[in-house]
Amino acid sequence: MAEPERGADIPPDARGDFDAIVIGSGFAGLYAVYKFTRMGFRVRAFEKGEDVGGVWYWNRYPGARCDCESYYYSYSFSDELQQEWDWSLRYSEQPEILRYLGHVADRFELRRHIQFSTAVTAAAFDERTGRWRVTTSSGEVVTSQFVISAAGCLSEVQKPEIPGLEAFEGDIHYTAAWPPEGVDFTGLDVGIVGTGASGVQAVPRIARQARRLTVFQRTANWVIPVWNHATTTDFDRWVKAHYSEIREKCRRSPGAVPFDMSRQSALAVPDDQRREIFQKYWEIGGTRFFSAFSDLFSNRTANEAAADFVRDRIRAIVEDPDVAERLIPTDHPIGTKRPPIDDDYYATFNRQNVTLVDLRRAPITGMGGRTVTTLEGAHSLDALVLATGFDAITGPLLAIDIRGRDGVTLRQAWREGARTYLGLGVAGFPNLFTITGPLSPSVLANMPTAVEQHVDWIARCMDHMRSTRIGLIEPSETAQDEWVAHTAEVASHSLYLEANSWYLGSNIPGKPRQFGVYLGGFGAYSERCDAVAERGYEGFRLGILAS
Ligand code: N01
Repeated sequence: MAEPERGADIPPDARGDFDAIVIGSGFAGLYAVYKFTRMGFRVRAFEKGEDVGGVWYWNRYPGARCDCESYYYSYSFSDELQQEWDWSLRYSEQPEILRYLGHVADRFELRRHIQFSTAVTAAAFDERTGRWRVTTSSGEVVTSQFVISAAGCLSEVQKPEIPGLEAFEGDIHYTAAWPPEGVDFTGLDVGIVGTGASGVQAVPRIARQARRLTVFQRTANWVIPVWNHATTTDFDRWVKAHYSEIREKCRRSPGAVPFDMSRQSALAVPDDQRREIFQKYWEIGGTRFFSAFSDLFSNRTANEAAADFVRDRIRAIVEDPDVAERLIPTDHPIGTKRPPIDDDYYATFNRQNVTLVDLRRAPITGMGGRTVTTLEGAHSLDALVLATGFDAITGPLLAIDIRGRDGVTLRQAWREGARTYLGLGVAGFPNLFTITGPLSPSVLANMPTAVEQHVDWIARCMDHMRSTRIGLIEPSETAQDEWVAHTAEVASHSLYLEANSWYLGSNIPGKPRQFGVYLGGFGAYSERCDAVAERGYEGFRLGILAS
C-alpha cells in the first residue's frame, strides 16, 4: 500500500496566506480541516505531533481507553464512514481510536493540509490588515483571516514539582507523553504517581507486566466499572441501522450521549429500591452510573447515597481492609472529580506485587539514584510513571503567545480566569474561534459530538461572513460578561465546586479558581448557539474591513 500523504507534501503557498489556520489535528482539527476545505477555504493545520490523533496520539500509556462507548465516540458527519468502520470493543482502546483517526485522515485526504511536527507558538492580530500573523516552532510565519484552536482541553501536560524528581536516575514516563514505541516493564520495579483517570487505567496493566508496582496515591478517586467486552455483530448491525436516531439523541442530550438521565431524585425512593437502582446502573457501568438519579451532582444527600453504595463495592473487592479504606475517597463528593472508569483497578490491589503508598500520610520527601523516599520509608524503583494530569481547558491556549487588539495577550485578558462568549470566541480577539473552548460544555459532553457542533457553527459563521463581505467578528464585552456570569451561576448550583479538581484549575499552582465548563447541558447549549446565529450573531460585533 502506498504511504499516506504527509504534511511534508503540502504544496508551498506562495504568500503563506490562508483563510483559516487550524491548531491541532485530533478529533476537532481533523473535522475542521475536512469542513473548511470542502467549503473552499484555504486551510492549513499545524500539528505538534508527527501524525494525527491529538490526545490519542500522545496518551499511549498501557490501558488508555475511552470512557464513552465506541459507537457514539465517533464522527457522524459521513454516513459512509460510520457504516464502514467496525469497532472491536464496547469501549475502544487508544490504538484503535488512533487507527480510526488515521483512517479518517486518509479517507478524506486531510493530511495534505496538515503540517506535522510543527507547533503554533504565537498568533498576533494585526489591526491594520485585520488578519492574524501566526508563528510556528519551525520559525515560519503565515497569515490568515481566521485562527481556529483545535488544541483540545487536555493537551498541555502538567509536570508537577515532586521533591527530588530531577535526582531520580531510573526512567521517567509521563502518561500524557508516552513513547510511541511503548515501554516494556517486564521484570522491573515500577512506581506510579497519580490516581486520576490515566493512573487508574495504567495501574492494572503495569501491575500485570512489572515485577513490582508501587502506587503513590495523594487523593483516592471513585472508580466505576466499565464492563468492557468485544462488540457483537447483532449490536453493530442495530447501531448502523439506527445511526440517525442515535446521533440526533446525542445532539439533544445534556451530555451529548444517546441515553437518558433519570428524572427521579435519589431521595424519592426507599433505601432498598435506591440500592437496587444503583446496582442496576453499576452493572451497566461507565459514566451512566451517574444517570441513575437526577440529583447526584446537585444534592449532597443524594450524592452521599451513591458514595455509600460505591464504598461498599470497594470494601467487597479489596481484600485488605486497611488498603480498602485508603482507596475510599474522603475529600470530595462522588463524581465531582472526573471519575475514572475501569474494571480491574480495585482488584489489582489484591495482587501480591502491588503496594499502595498513601502520600497524605507519608509524602514524598526526596529521590536519589533509583530510590523514592517518603516519610515512612524508601522504595527502590527502576522506573517512575507520572500520571499527573494536565493544565486543562485554558492551558493549551495559554501555552501559545496569543495577542489580540492593542497587543493584549490572552494571558492578560484571562488573568482572573477564562472569559469567552459561548466558549467560542473572546472579546478583543477578532476572528479567533476556540473549538470546545473554556466555558463551553467541552469535557462534560461526548467530545466528537461537541466538536462537530462547534465546527459546524464556526463554518456557518465563516460562510456567512464570506457571503456578506464581513471581515471581522468578535464577542461584545457585554455578551461575554453575561456568558461568564451565567456559566458561574449554573456551576454554583452543583456539587462540582466542592472538589479540588482540574475542572476548577486546582491542580495548577496559582491558576485562578474557576469552573471551566458550561454545565447548562449540551443540547440546550447547542440550541442557544443556533439561536445566536439565527439572530444575526447576537452578542458578536461584526465589522467590515476598511479595504
Ligand atoms: O489527570 P488527573 P489524568 N504529587 O489530573 C496526582 C481525561 N482522561 O491524566 O488528586 C502526587 O485527573 C493527582 O493527585 P490530586 C479525563 O477527563 C480521560 O489522570 O491532585 N500526586 C491525581 O491523582 C481525566 O479526568 C480518559 O491529589 C500528584 C493525578 O496525579 C483527565 O484526562 C483517560 C501530584 C492526576 O490526575 C485527566 O486525567 C485518561 C504531585 N505533585 C484521562 N500532582 C478516558 O477514559 C498530581 N498528582 C477518555
